[in-house]
Amino acid sequence: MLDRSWTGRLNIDKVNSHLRGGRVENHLGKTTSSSPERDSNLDLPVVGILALHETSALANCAIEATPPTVFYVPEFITEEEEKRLIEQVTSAPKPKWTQLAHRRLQNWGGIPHPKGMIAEKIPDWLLKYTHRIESLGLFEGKAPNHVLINEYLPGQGILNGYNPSSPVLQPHLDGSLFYPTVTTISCGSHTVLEFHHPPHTEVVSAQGEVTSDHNLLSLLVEPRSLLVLQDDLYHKYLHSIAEVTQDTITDRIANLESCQGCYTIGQCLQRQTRLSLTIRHVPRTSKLQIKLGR
Ligand SMILES: O=C(O)CCC(=O)C(=O)O
Ligand SMILES: [Mn+2]
Repeated sequence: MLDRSWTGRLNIDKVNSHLRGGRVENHLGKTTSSSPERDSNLDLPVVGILALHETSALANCAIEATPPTVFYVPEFITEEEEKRLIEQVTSAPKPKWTQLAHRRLQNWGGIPHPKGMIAEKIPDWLLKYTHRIESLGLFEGKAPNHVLINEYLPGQGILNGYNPSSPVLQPHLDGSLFYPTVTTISCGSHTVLEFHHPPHTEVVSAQGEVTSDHNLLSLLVEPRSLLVLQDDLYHKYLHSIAEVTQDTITDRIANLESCQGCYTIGQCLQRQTRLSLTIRHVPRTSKLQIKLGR
């Protein structure tokens, strides 16, 4: 059973009392429409509680039953936007894909490197989403400048993360190449992201016994959702996605009550092909372009 004693860093009652109105209550009642109304001035979708130009509205999406910090926003993009994103990603030229042993990926904005990233222009079809994320103010006023797109077929997952060449296959941290906030938009399928205590730490169960179970919690990540991870869930607890074709809903899923769908414990969800757009800020960048062939 998940330890529900954690409280999120943000107290939603205090932070967002000014936003509590019809929309807020609707989201918590999970009656969000899949074709959201639009903000007429900014062409930003108003999804559930989250008027996307209102940075502090994100606090309403804090998942409190986890260590700090998780925000989960169902229906962050519309079905039409999801469809167009899938079309753009899957029609990218072949050299744009990096094929790994168990999945393939695309880097946009450059290739993060310990010595710095040579910045490349992010195409308009992705800028729409980096701008939308930027408006949430998650990177201390800096703009997201990198998008990693992972494609997972059913049965594929992720252990080693950004360092696929690491010899040890194990859950990973996203590391110091990035500003320590990760934002992920999902398209095409749900997945379950699992978090683990660091290896070689002593984990004590709710009954006070040392246990070998290093699994901390899971998050159900629905298509079209936005997931934001910071603080201990960025720096301390490792994450992974199991290589399975279906996921079972369990009481370890910490954000179940915030999900758009209605799920029951024991229910099996069949995975489809999933694209994740991991949108981050890479602090060490250079605008220098390498001139090839000279
Ligand atoms: O696909 C995801 O949601 C997670 C991807 C990930 O952990 C990574 O690329 O480091
Ligand atoms: Mn990762």
